[in-house]
Amino acid sequence: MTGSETVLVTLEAGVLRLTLNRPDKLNSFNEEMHLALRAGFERAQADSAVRAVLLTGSGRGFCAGQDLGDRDPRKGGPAPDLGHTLETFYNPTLRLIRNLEKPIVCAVNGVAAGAGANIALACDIVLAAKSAKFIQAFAKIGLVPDAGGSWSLARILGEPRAKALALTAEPLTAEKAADWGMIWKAVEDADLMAEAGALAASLAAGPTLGLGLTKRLIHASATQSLDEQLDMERDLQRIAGRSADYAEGVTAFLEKRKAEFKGQ
Ligand code: T3D
Repeated sequence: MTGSETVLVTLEAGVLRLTLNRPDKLNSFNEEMHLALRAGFERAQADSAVRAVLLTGSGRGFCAGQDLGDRDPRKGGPAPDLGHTLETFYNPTLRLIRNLEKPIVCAVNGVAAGAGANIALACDIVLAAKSAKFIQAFAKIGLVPDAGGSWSLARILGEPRAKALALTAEPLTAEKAADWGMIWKAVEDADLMAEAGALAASLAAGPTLGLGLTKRLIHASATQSLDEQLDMERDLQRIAGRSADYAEGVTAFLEKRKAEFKGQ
């Protein structure tokens, strides 16, 4: 458990479930929630008992980005240094999410706005309730996309759609997000947590080392040539091929039984 109620943390059957928990503020980020979420992903990285992460939100929203109550200009004083808050709070968590070599499932249970939308997009497999919406809310308040959104949106959607979403802040439905390939799938609201939980559990029972190396390869493809990628596949396959899970996977296939991976 973290010491904060702003992110609920449970570990069951290898799945670390992180639930953003400020429902009356649509799970928007205050400093406490930033630190608690970061602590959750640090634990995911350090704890070998964690073999997959499931990120979701409590209440009717997933996450509405930064808590704007903490940015109220009417309180006076100098303008906040938002570059400092990104560097201190959002960016370390985004880097942890991106670099975690274990699968991260995100169950977007309701509206995902601003940094909340982009944190969801940083996860590996995103399922969303059909009632959920993704909003690049930054344009509504004079900010630029952050939490990796300017990078992930352009990569996932291409410039035309990325620009339209970011410049208009128009809400994108979960179904359209799935049609556009921005998320894995939109599911009935009532089925979301069961489906996301089952997916996370199945990934947690998988060959964790190989899954982590697979993530590394796919991430590297964004900046590498085919030649470099082929070399990297060779190197990482060498590592995967020496793992206990590979031996178990092949043995299980030959013995016509289900593999029992240990994550090593
Ligand atoms: O500052 C930095 O560190 C830089 C980093 C910035 C990252 C960012 O994320 S900037 C973008 C910040 N987020 C937004 O601009 C979104 C603001 N919220 C909304 O536009 C809407 O709430 C939604 C479209 C997300 C949902 O609309 P709706 O109609 O479903 O709900 P609502 O009535 O607006 O919100 C429900 C409650 O949550 C409400 O509180 P109340 O009136 O019932 O007491 C509302 O004030 C609160 N809430 C929603 N979003 C935020 C929030 N409170 C504080 N901060 C929020 N971001």
